[in-house]
Amino acid sequence: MTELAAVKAALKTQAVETPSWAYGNSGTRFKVFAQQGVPRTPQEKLEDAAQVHAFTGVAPTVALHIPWDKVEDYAALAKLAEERGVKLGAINSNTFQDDDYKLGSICHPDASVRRKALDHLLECVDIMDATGSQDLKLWFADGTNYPGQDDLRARQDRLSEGLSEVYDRLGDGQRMLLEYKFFEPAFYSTDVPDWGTAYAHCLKLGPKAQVVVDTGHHAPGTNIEFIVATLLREGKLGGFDFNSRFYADDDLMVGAADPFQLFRIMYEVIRGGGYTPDVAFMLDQCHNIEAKIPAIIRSVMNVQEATAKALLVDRDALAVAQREGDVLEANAVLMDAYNTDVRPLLAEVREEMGLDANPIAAYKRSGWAEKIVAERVGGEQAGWGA
Ligand code: AOS
Ligand code: ZN
Ligand code: ZN
Repeated sequence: MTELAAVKAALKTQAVETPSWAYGNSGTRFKVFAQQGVPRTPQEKLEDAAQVHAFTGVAPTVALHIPWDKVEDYAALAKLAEERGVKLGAINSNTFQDDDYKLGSICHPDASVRRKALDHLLECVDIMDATGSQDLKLWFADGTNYPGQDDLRARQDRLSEGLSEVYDRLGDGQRMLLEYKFFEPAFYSTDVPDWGTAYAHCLKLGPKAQVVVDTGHHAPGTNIEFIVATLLREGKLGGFDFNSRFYADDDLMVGAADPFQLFRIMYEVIRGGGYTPDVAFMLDQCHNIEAKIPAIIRSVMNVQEATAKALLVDRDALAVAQREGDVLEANAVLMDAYNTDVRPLLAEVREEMGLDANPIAAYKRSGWAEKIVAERVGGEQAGWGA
């Protein structure tokens, strides 16, 4: 295989998971701008996700969020997904929207609230059994707002105890992906604030516990690719929640704010042997003012572009320059790959996959946007928190 053929082959195997919640209405705490044609049910979210996969060819799975995507029969939902051409992916838990969780969920000082949160997490594993999902994605809004509000160490003990119970419930082939976030909604202390804390818990739990890196969950200036390299070295990188941030947890389209950072991350993924199905490439985004399906298609394309550039890095030339201490040449090798216009290459890849070279234009021509506006009338539109 020529080098270019190998790059193309790698691009064809890419799998980016899209989040069910990105198809529904979302907004800021100031306003949710409702859009027409937005899904009213989890089933309709799957239909939209299937469109993204149909036009990109590399978005074969959809993450669910419980209870936002609550249905009576999860096995039937999985079957419907397959009929539409996609599969159900990670199950995202929700221990942040009940009044009971004001002081936290599995770190809460009251054992009865911890029990309630744990029962929800265990229910999520039951759902995984029914859907065939491999990953349970855990993000905890737990933390405190004021010094002295609670005992930081006791909260870690409760976290450890709760995670162990869920870990023990995982079946063969199931994993727990633990997400960290440096602040928000708690502002003084967060119980899983950084990769180190997540890593320490996952290490203690065992091989089925892995860290998930949400690109929007770091302080400005954090070198995320270093974290990626470190977690990969330790065999603890479970996946990504991709999105872009300018200020905080903005959840904008991945690759929009800082495509260079995305390239550097993808380079470390590839360099570290993480370009395998064991590292889940998920989107965690909200499209508040832009049309949702084309925004998700664009996001998938942005991940593909960063991946293509990272695959094009001349690693032999880079290794030589690094060994020789040739700072400028090493940097130039990396930048040459980053500055390559990979859009023609990706257009070829898509055509070879039997797809339109331009997924956004093809989606626009398909009439799907008009169809859902016409058909999805009545009922309540799904949305963030719905
Ligand atoms: C929250 O900030 C996290 O990014 C989670 O992944 C969350 O579950 C997701 O954003 C859905 O709200
Ligand atoms: Zn996330
Ligand atoms: Zn987030």
